Amino acid sequence: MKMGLRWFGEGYDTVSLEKIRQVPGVSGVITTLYGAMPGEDWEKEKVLALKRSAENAGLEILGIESVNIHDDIKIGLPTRDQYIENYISTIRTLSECGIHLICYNFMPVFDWTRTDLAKPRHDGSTVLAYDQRVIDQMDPDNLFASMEARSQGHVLPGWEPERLANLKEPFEKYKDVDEEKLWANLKYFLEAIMPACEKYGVKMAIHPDDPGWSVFGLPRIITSGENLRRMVDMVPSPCNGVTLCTGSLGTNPNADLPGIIHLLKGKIFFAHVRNMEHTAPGQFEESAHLSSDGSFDMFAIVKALYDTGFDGVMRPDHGRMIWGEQAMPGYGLYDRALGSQYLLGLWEAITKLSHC
Ligand SMILES: [Mn+2]
Repeated sequence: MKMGLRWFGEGYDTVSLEKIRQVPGVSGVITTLYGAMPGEDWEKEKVLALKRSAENAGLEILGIESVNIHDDIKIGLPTRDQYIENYISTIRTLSECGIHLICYNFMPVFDWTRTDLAKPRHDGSTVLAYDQRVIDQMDPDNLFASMEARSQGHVLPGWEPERLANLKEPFEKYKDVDEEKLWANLKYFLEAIMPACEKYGVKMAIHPDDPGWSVFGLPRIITSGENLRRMVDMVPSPCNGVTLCTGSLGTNPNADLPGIIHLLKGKIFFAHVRNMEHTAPGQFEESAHLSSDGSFDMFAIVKALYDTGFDGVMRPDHGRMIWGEQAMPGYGLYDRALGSQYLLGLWEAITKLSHC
């Protein structure tokens, strides 16, 4: 297992690589070409520059989060083949740069969704939160405007203004795409790219939808352990796997997270491990990573990963904003550093006890 921290790149992230380097046990970053639009064929020079900046700071690039999928692929338009070709070219480029893990998602239009980016917690920290009642009273344009207004000038990952400036058009394009069509389009995409992934040794790790249900009537399919299992079985390949994101799968209060980890044994290439608190039906807020601060049993989650032989990349996920830090919502340094130490502590204890 390798522990990393997500990093958004020079000029985008308030957290420097030098600071990440000082978090014990963190050997690398998960990053992306921030500013690259979905569908773009990534330039090798830009990837090499990204790699050099990480390596100059004594860190490895452990994976890319994300190489986003163009909506035409999700919708299944004839133009998808060109975007798939670009994607395959990017896979080859990343492999040539020594990067062998890609996290991506298959959510239509919107990426992760929250209704509050700075909700106060009992301890004075602030966190990302979701309230279905707020979504139900909102039209999608307002959601984008409110996410942008509350992002304190940061471009939130997956919420690029260029792409979301005119939401009416993408909604119109998805009007004939139901869940089964989206499944078929995902299968088409995976069948097209897997030979290249195998050839170049690049693992694809799909990220679950967040939250794990339909938002604004758009279809969502990567919403549960069963559906993740369907996804990996649909296109069998050693390179077709998942990002186990406890916070996203755990938006369903009934999700059995250790059970899902066992169900996906051998197929988890990347793990986002964090805690959250369910406060009421349809409402949740993020919390500190510690089990006692939220609704999840973090020991049981890390133990399930250990017991199933997980040997991929792990990162703490969204953190609280603490100690007056000003940073991208969910991605400050302090609470994610605390989270990484807690996860490494659990991992060390579980490893040593299993050898007693
Ligand atoms: Mn995640």
